[in-house]
Amino acid sequence: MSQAYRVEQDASEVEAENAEWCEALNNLLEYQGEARGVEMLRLLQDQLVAHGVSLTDATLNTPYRNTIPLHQQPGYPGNLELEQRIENMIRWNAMALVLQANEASPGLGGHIATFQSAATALEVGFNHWFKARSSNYGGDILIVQAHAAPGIYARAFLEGRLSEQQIGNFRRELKEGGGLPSYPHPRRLPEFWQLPSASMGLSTPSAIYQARFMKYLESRQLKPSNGGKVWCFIGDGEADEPEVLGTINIATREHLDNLVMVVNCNLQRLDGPVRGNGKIIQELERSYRGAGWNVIKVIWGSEWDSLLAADTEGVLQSRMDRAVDGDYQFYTVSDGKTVRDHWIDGDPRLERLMRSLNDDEIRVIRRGGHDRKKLNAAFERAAKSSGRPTVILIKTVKGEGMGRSAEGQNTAHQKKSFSPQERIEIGKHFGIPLSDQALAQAQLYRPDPQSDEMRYLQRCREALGGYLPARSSEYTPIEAPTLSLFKAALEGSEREVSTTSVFVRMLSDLMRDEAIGRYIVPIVPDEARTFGMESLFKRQGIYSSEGQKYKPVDASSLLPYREARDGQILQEGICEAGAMASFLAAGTAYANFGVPTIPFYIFYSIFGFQRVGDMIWACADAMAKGFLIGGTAGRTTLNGEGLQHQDGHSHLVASTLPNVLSYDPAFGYELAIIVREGIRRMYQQDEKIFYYLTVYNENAPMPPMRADVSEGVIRGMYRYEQDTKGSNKIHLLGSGSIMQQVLKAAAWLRERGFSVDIWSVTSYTELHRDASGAAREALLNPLSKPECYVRQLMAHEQGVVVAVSDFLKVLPASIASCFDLPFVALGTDGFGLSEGRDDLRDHFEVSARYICWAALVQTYRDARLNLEQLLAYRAELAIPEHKLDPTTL
Ligand SMILES: Cc1ncc(C[n+]2csc(CCOP(=O)(O)OP(=O)(O)O)c2C)c(N)n1
Ligand SMILES: [Mg+2]
Repeated sequence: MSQAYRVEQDASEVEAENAEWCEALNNLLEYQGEARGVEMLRLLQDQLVAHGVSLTDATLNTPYRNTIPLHQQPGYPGNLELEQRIENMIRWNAMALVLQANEASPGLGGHIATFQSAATALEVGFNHWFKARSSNYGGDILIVQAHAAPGIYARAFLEGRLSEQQIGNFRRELKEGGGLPSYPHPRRLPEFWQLPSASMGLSTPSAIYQARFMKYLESRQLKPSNGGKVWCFIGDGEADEPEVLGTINIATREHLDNLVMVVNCNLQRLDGPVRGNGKIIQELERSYRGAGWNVIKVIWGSEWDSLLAADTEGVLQSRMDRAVDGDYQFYTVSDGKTVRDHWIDGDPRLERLMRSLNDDEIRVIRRGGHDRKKLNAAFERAAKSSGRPTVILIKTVKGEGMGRSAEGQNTAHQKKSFSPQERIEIGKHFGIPLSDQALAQAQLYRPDPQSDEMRYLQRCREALGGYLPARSSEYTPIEAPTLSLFKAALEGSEREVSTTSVFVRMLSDLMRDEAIGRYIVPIVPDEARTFGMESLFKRQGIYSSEGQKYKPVDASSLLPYREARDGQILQEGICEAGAMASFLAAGTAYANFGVPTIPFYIFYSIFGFQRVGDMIWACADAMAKGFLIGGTAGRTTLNGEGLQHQDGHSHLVASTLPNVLSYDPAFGYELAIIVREGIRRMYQQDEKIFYYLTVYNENAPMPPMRADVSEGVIRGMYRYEQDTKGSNKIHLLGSGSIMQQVLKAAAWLRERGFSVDIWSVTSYTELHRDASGAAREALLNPLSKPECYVRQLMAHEQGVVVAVSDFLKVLPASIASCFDLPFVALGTDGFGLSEGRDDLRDHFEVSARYICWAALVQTYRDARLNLEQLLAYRAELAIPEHKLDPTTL
């Protein structure tokens, strides 16, 4: 049918018909408004779909031009000329500080080109949009591209927030007087950076979940409803990271109109073009629009306005749509004549249209991301958005202003050497009033505080409530609850229960507590039922910005699935990266909003440090606080689930984070002591640490707490049982679920006349840290003899030692040097596999049998058993001579 239609019409008839349809739509818009226009378009679209026509591209992409047409562009709220001068100074200083750093210490690194492309957008934001926290405003969070950090420092230098000495020590953090970290690292510059962004891709979920957490805090009345936005700048190359497009859906689901993402589309990444053969802006538009975002494209600078107005036939637009990013990058590096010829592409109509510009004018024609009027229009629309998040896709030039050797070149990203002549040219281009010699030396330039520029810059920030980025860590500390809050955990139970269920009970006790309850933020990635947490659904509710619009299927049951606007639980669905971003938001709310929320994020332990380790690293950088709870922990305790579920290594990864305290408790009261101490240290003492605790699904009787164990539990080890009978001392050290095997082994050995002391190790990692701290002291001060904690505990002990956990051998082995006694470490090295729990523990040689056997072999080697006795025990324990090595499977 459509073919017949084409054949019957010539080009002029098509044009006339197009004009008629357009006129009809224009009339509708003019007389009946936008909504009616949209309605009509939707109607026509539905008609097409009803005919079976596919519409994917047509509906998700708009033409390659600015979303905001000229007639909707607001007047500019500031002084364009002054702002340009300020921006130029900042651009110059940003470049100068990188050049100076590398001259003083070659190879130090640093980036220039990223900021030069993002500078105008950031400056429009700094002058007019980014608002600091004040008594009546919640405060914005600003996340910038990490590689633009020199520009942010350069602005803070003009603002007087950073000294010349600090700027001079860019990337020299150990220098006297302090230096500046390479990238946004709150830990390294705590009064300044709000969130880290150096690991590409993670800032998007950080921003999204921050924005959502702001709404959560308001819904739960922990923060006044006084606004605050998250502005997050990322690169177009960065958008390839799965965390970026993988998390944008939640922003629309949660109606995050307090979130503005800006993607700096300079069409280049580190190695070269982002999408040479396509158009990154169009691609991102489709993705974001498909996810329901407001998409604002800022592609063309004002110089194009008149050309586009003259483009009545759409030839210019069609050329813009046709050219690929590789072409646009080519235009950046080419002269006006070459650009003209390539652009016109033999089309006489285009040739006519472009005649209004000479070659020089063509050459300096700007991309929208360098035009403050276009950028401001986009920011204004984003700021006004209601009910949806906004993404602004700005088209820029990488290394803009850096001269021919860098601008748009594939090598721009790492460019940081310029000849004296180039420096002088760049300085003059920026209008920096320094001598040629000073420019050639890349000296910093800061005008008099009373100059027009400086007064303007300060006035703008004053009007916006203060400087940004800025991080505060002022909040009212929380008094840790008394231990008796966890009465049930302290009393223990003869009935067999798991440490997971003890934990869930504790969480519930915490949430019911008058003083602390409202600050608790439980986070689950669709695993609440696995951990027996469904009882919390009803009482505390699951947070949902929309409440619950449906009747849950289990409404009449005892424990219905209850969503509520003021729900306390964050149910993240199957998205560990998102759940970690929530942990980051909740764990840093003490700084970002002055609200000391305490997140408890519980997850399958293998899907934590291994899966989202980089996000956890970012939490450490951001000085987040809270508790990560690795559930279903251990290589053999979650026995049926097999290879990809069985975690024998998360404690090792956790130990690589210097501010993470990890514990592997065996008993409920240990958990209670650790959680209480954690709250005390983090929220009462304000220590910048967080906790990783493993809990298990194996049921066991839980002993009551003894009065004298607290210190040992916290430091990492205490004597759980001392044996005063028997001979031939054996010390068994165990942690987590494997403690049950230790208890069994002790009973077996005691029946055979051995004297067995049992030590509960709550944290091999903390013991190792303490030992390594003492060893370091001893190295620095050879005359002193600092004794580590384990040595103090074992000072008068005899016998042999077996240390075991449900993790790799290297975990218990990490404290071997603390013992002067024969020591053996057992562990679960190798891939997990599905089996019965007992068989699996035999397979990894961590069962009670193997613990006994290891103790006996050590005793034999210590010459306190003879061979005959040893072999008799071997037969009794049925230990084979040859056995498959679990690490070879
Ligand atoms: C996870 C991660 N991978 C790789 C890098 C190294 N890296 C830093 S910047 C960069 C290119 C960034 O390109 P783009 O996002 O387009 O930013 P632009 O500098 O072009 O504005 C790369 C690959 C990193 N920092 N993080
Ligand atoms: Mg880029």
